[in-house]
Amino acid sequence: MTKLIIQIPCLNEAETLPGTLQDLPAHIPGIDVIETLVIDDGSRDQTSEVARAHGVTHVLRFRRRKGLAAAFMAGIDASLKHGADIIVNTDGDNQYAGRDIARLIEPLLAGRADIVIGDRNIRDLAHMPGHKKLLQRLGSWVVRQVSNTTVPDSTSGFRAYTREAALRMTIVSEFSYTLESIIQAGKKRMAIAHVEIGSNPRTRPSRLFDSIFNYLKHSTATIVRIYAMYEPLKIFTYIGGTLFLFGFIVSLRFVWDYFTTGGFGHIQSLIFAAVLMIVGFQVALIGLVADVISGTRKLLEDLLYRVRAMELRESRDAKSDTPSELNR
Ligand SMILES: Nc1nc2c(ncn2[C@@H]2O[C@H](COP(=O)(O)OP(=O)(O)O)[C@@H](O)[C@H]2O)c(=O)[nH]1
Ligand SMILES: [Mg+2]
Repeated sequence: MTKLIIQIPCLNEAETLPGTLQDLPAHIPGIDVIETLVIDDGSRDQTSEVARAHGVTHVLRFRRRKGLAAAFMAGIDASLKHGADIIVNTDGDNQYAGRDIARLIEPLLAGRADIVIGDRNIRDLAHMPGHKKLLQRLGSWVVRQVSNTTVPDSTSGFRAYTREAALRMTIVSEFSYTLESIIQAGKKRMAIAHVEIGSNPRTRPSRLFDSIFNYLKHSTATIVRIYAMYEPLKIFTYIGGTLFLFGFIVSLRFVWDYFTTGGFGHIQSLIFAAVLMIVGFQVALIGLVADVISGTRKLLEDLLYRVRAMELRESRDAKSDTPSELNR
């Protein structure tokens, strides 16, 4: 039996949630059971009530707002506990075409991928402003470079995960999970596929993209942080090496002067070169320390994966009737 759980992280989506739910498919070839899960991130409107009234299978509510990344991970956790074989994430603003879920999960059912990301084809999106398109495409390009993947639309919230891929995911960002999960999946060498999907006309302005400055700040911080987490030695060696090399070149000039004219009056450049070389060396050493720490992180991630898998196996064996209403 194959179970699909469609999870929808929501912050004040009472108005658009019914439309989103209506668009979800009732049957998909190759899937036996379809369930829905709404994660209500401490909404101040009637999101949870609306979800229940519209027959959502599981409602998870935070008493106060924890942010999209936390809501996403709580959803993944809950979906796994409810026995999902495939987890699809979509937005509560009915942005993505629910009917495309069948196409989205096809690579998973065929065993071709661990993760599938819905590609909005941003270039041809009629209802997105030009500057936002440009930023999104630039961002996606950077993410492709650092993650070694070919994901065309990295901020898309329309995604599908196999149970195994969901079990392996650990998100540490608070703002959003989208970029981090792609870089992580790339570094873990998971098979990531993408399919073109349709999107509906906008129902409201984006909550995540409030201003260019904030968006850039969050995205850059996430990319640098997560990349440094997975490739610390590379990043720090580049930075340290550049500083050291620059210092070394300056020091050559001093050595040259020392042997030709005695080096008088070049103390500044000597100090400058020495400082650069010392700093460069220290930065490279930090990289070494970070690399050791990142090794520990890999062990911890593996441990977490095994513990989660064990927990889930136990709770399945215990077969207590799982409450579909959880409060955190
Ligand atoms: N849990 C939670 N969900 C959020 C938050 N902000 C946005 N969302 C949800 O995340 C999804 C995507 O948000 P949206 O504003 O459409 O962003 P965009 O599609 O990336 O422009 C929607 O389902 C929102 O309800 C938040 O702070 N917490
Ligand atoms: Mg949206």
